Amino acid sequence: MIKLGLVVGGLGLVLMSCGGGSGGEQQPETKKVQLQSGPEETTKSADIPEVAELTIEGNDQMKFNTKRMKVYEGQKVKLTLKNVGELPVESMGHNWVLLKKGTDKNAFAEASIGAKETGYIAPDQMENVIVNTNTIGGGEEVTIEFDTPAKGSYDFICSFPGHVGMMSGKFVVQ
Ligand SMILES: [Cu+2]
Repeated sequence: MIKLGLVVGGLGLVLMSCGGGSGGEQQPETKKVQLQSGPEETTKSADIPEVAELTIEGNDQMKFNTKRMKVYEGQKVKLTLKNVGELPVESMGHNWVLLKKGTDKNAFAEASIGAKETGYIAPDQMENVIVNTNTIGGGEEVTIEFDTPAKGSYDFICSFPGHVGMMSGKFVVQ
């Protein structure tokens, strides 16, 4: 259909995480990530690519197509959010927001309802965000790159007003 024709070019540019200042580095992605002291390191470590490429879709039914995403500590993550719906960003926009541990996702989303100008992330909530995409409408996609946070399980949500109840999941770093 027309989906491909509407793919966002400029907006799809990489939105780097704001931490650290390692944003500009572009090194060959050749070395392997070593699992430190993992219980099954014999078979696993060799199979883990340095870059985890993930795709998640949001649709007009206000749903993500997955509730659980998994990466390995030390990987670089290249995550693409696709809005596979047809509705415009004003009525059915989606974003992908990875929250720091201990953040109440519902309180976060509620506080951000009116924050349209900052991508539905209230400025005083930004401290609870590990990384996020901007908000996109039907037919658009956006890709971000970031380093995995420490091992653990993190909430991801869409913070578009009213969506957190239907659109959330776990981002697991092993
Ligand atoms: Cu959404």
